[in-house]
Amino acid sequence: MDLDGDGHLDLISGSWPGEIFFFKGGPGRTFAAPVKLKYKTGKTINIGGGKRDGGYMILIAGDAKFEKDAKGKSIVLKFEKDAKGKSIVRYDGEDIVIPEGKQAGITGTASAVGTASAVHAVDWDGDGKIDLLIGDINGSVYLVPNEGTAKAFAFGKERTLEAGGKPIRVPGGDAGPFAADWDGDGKIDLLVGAGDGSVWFYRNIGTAKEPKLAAGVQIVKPGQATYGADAPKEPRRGVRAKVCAVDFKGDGRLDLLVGDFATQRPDRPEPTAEEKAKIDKAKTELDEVMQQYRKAVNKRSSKNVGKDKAEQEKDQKEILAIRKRMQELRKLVPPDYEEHGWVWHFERKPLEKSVSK
Ligand SMILES: [Ca+2]
Ligand SMILES: [Ca+2]
Ligand SMILES: [Ca+2]
Repeated sequence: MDLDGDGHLDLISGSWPGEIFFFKGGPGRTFAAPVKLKYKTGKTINIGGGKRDGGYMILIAGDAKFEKDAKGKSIVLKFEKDAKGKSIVRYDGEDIVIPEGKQAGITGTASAVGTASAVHAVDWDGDGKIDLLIGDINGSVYLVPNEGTAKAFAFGKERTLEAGGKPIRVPGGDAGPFAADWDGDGKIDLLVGAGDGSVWFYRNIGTAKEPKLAAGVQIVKPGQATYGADAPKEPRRGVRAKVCAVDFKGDGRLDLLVGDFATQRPDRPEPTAEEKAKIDKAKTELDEVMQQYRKAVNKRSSKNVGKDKAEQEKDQKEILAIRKRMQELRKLVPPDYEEHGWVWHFERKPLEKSVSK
């Protein structure tokens, strides 16, 4: 995809918490450092993100930071109950002043939610300019129209894509849109990967220039991610499907590539009785050491005031020693499962009478 029409392929990526990153391509398939894409108004594209007022708390879903004072300290600590005075969070070139009595949170620092954007850059309305299709964590899909030129993109206000007369909401959220002429009728269609691992096809029943989508049809079933000892031994389709339709085999038919997030039990022999006893012993000690660690960290953070430097260093040393022991023990306890991201190839069959299976 050449978003800026300079003859070099570019890269684009969604993100957690939500901004869209553009990697400008150069000669020889090199790419510049990413920049956040903006609307033509100058605001950063982060649909559903940015500032949210949650009553007692202001949440910033985005690449924000707490402003520091002259001494380099955050003006107010996040989530402190007795936070006095105003704090300031800087987001997208703007200082967001958190009023007295309210707390502030930034995605990634606590339970604040981001928008988990997934993006596909494609000319959705056939006007020769590449638009953005953006999926979010709620399972919605948005069109961000390119209102600039083929060589100078300028993105207008997004609108929610509908299918069958209703806003798209894929099961399990985490929409990952991809547009291609899936049924080969000359009009672009929409495919969306879903949080539950399924993939949905939305047929364009409008025109190439004014797409209108029929209700979704599931073309790939949901996957599964099992966290724990019952994770599968063999690779198994996971969740959070991200799709790409491409003629992977070069036979003239569009195939489907589906990325996911999955778990797998490491391939190793069952432990002997002796090995199992060792593992169990290490697990028990690990539980104890983890408790010690929590205590030591609490002690350091709650009683730092009034301590002299030597005491603080002693605390720090203690924590480091516990952490080292934790690492040693973790090596003795084999993990129940590993996290994977597979890519699955769904080969398109010659007969295209039915798209669902
Ligand atoms: Ca380019
Ligand atoms: Ca367009
Ligand atoms: Ca089509």
